[in-house]
Amino acid sequence: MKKALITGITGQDGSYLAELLLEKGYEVYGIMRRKSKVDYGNIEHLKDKVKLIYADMTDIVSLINAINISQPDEVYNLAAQSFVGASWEQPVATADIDANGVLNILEAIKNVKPDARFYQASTSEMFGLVQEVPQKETTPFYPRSPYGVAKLYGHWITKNYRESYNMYTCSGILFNHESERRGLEFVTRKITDAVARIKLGVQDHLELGNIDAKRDWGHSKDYVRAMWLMLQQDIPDDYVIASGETHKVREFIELAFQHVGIDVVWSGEGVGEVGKDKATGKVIVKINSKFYRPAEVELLLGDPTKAKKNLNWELEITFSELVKRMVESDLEKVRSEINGREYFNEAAATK
Ligand code: NAP
Ligand code: G4F
Repeated sequence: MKKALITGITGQDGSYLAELLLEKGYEVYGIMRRKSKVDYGNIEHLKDKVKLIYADMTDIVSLINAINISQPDEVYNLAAQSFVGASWEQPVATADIDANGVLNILEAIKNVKPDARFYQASTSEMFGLVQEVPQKETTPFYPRSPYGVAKLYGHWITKNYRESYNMYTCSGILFNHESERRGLEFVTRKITDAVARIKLGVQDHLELGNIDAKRDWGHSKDYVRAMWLMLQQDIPDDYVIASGETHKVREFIELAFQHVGIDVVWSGEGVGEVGKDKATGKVIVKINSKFYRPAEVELLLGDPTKAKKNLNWELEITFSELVKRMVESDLEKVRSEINGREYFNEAAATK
């Protein structure tokens, strides 16, 4: 039985990867941060199937301990401060976790279990102000946020440990991938949650920043499969994982509303632009400059040719299926929240 250690197991990707590895018969270990209240995040349903170790990416002692306990064949480093917007508010913490944290875990592996295979969660944010369209493994990097800069260090130190110590280390340069488990601060989930609330009458409108930004979106389930495939190759290498399609944020909004029977029509420009419900004329989308970023990544479009050829990786969940799944999941969540509230109010009223 192979053993895998996942950092960031409570996050979106960590939870899908844990499910995939359990299905494949792995013994799965995960590191979890100690918080004032125990929080299993996205792995509440798996907490008895995986072995959890308290550790933090900024504490090398805790990582050495985690490698010692798990003695992994494979390590997937998914832990990160992953929200680009927050990286301007917390640049030092972002660098500690997303840059130095990678060095910490590589050192822990080098010293305790040097034959473990290592996956680093690199990102298309490293392309930032894109120097080529589409972006591939050889495209020069130009990060545009403290997050992108920190991740670039993680990317290069992963490559450096491969070349310096002959360790089996890979970076997956993953383009945006989303899911029903995506955090609410990311634009896709912010949209699908709002669409569900507006449809069910518990939210008036949605406020966003730059809706003309373009992203190459896929589903997390497809992307964690690529992570695993990377660590099964004879020779370690770096791969772009992307859908090969790009869409504006406004297209995501239109499609999400269409799934609940609402057509959005746009009028105005810049911060004055609004999206209205075509049938009622009601404003359901507004622009708020507080969601603009100090430096924006306007366009991401990945070329996954190398991954398709060497890893035999194919995307299964299309853009429109992704939007549909997220909207349906949020409709269900909001409905049960409303039902719970009604039940609570009723129970309180009968006391
Ligand atoms: P996510 O949902 O934000 O999950 C991040 C995970 O990291 C959480 O489990 C979080 O734990 C953990 N974490 C944060 N700081 C930590 C620390 N100091 N020590 C230990 N754990 C810590 O992110 P995701 O979307 O699954 O992404 C997974 C990885 O892929 C990240 O590295 C991200 O930067 C990268 N990536 C993501 C995408 C994407 O589109 N999703 C694209 C490219 C690359 P808590 O639960 O305690 O917060
Ligand atoms: O959903 P986002 O916050 O994702 P972003 O910045 O592309 O980062 C995600 O993908 C990266 C891979 O490329 C990962 F490395 C990273 O960890 C994360 O998972 O924003 C997407 C776009 C941006 O252009 C943003 O300016 O949507 C635009 N946007 C417009 N209004 C907004 C909003 N983003 C957010 N989060 N909230 C808004 O109100």
